[in-house]
Amino acid sequence: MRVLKRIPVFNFDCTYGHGVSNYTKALLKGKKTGDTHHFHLSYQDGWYDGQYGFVNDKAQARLARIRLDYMETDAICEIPNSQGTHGIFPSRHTLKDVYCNSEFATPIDNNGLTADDMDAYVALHTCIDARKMTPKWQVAVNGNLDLCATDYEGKYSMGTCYNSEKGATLPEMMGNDRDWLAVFNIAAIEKAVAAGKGFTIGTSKVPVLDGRVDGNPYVLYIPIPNNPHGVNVDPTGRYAICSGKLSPTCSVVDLQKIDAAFAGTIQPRDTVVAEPEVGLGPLHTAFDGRGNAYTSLFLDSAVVKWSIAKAVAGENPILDKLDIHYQIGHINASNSETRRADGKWLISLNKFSKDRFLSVGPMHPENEQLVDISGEKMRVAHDSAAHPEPHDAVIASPEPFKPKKRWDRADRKFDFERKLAAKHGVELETTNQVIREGNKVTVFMTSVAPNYGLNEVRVKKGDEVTIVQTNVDEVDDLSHGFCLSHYDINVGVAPFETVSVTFTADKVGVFWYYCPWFCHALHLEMRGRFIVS
Ligand code: CUK
Ligand code: CUA
Ligand code: CA
Repeated sequence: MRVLKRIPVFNFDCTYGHGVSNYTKALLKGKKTGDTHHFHLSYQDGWYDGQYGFVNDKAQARLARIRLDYMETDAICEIPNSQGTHGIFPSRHTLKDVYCNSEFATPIDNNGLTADDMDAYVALHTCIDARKMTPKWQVAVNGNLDLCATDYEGKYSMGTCYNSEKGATLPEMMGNDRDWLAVFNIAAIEKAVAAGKGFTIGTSKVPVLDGRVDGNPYVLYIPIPNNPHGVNVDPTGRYAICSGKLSPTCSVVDLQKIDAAFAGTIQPRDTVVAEPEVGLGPLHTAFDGRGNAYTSLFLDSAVVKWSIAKAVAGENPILDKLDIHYQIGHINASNSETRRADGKWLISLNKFSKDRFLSVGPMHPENEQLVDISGEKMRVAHDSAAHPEPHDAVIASPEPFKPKKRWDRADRKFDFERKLAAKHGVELETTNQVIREGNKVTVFMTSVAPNYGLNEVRVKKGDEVTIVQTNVDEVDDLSHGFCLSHYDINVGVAPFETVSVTFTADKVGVFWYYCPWFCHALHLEMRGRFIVS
């Protein structure tokens, strides 16, 4: 439960220069806030392939990709026509797509003229190409879409809907006894898109299919009681388990029956093969690979362990309950979202700690609990305060992940800087030089503890300055960086990394630049003068 690294995604972070360097500025496009909820790893054959992680931004409808060879954000995709991008899930059979649910329906032409026509509101299920990080298609649905899951074969993606009522207020959204699970038929959607059947919305060129009409071939609506939330597919790939926030039940959907329901030979509701009462406020479900499910119970502040086979057989499936402190949201277990769930550990991500820790003011720390699930009874092994709010987590074995200890100098991340160096006929790894072209000044600079390659940079007021720093220290773990006093610039530069930052020299005087990562006994001496005349 120790924190090894916090990876900035939609926020600013000067430790790594995220939002400051040219590379990360281009990712964020000037946006300063986000709201991450769900993190998932990329797959091959139902097991982690170690390539990428994906995380959503609910606030501004974005999907970010984390490259796991360096464990940093390398792409951010803006999702068109969408608000409240909430549940996401990647393909589990291979690195192909990431499916994203919009929780907020908006008027289809969101031009301010149709705000009061609730029938004009749609929510979208968006497919993002996981390699290119661009949107491929969208399906308009009835109601809204909340959490997301995929099967293991690449046939279906799915999303829960809690607002089948199309309500705009809380009482309206609780009107129906059942909302639904929407299951998307990926082959049918891809076929229709390839045949040019979509329409487009506004200025977006992404094809949109209409999944709102009855009997459409793209979306199956399976009735689920009442305001369902989580949907999780078990490690055998057979069952999708949804929880009703306002119903004490988990609905077990048999994915082997989905094709028959699409074909109309059975009713959508016939795919629900069990609906056990598990406790109050069920939200999310994890698995141990031994046929058991672990569902978080928000209102009960508990985890319930239950047998899927017993539920399907109509027997009482409850095996154990464990109290949690307090109000658990997400839950996950080791390798639970893969074919290799190992039933060792479970994490409970709790929304409230109440009085469990020393007071730090009105906004309390939250609480995460690690639970040993290897035996018949669950046992809390550890708990610790967490930075608010510990939303969602994946527990994965370390084997698939092989992050590098230093940057590969040929990495695509340095394309911009390499081109800049080629244009000026210099090499990033050896050059310490200030090059002027009109009012554009490019500063190539290396760093080796405890010295920059340049101890002085002279420019004129109004110059557009690009600092290109390459860390060529031969020692592992030796990071430097570039912090320029009073210029709002602070970036870290990892071993063998090149980082550039562009700004206008708009203040005259002497401004010290210095190394912000403690790197040497003479770290404080690692500095130089930026002189603006
Ligand atoms: S979901 Cu995002 S608000 Cu992750 Cu249970 Cu809670
Ligand atoms: Cu280099 Cu501190
Ligand atoms: Ca509802």
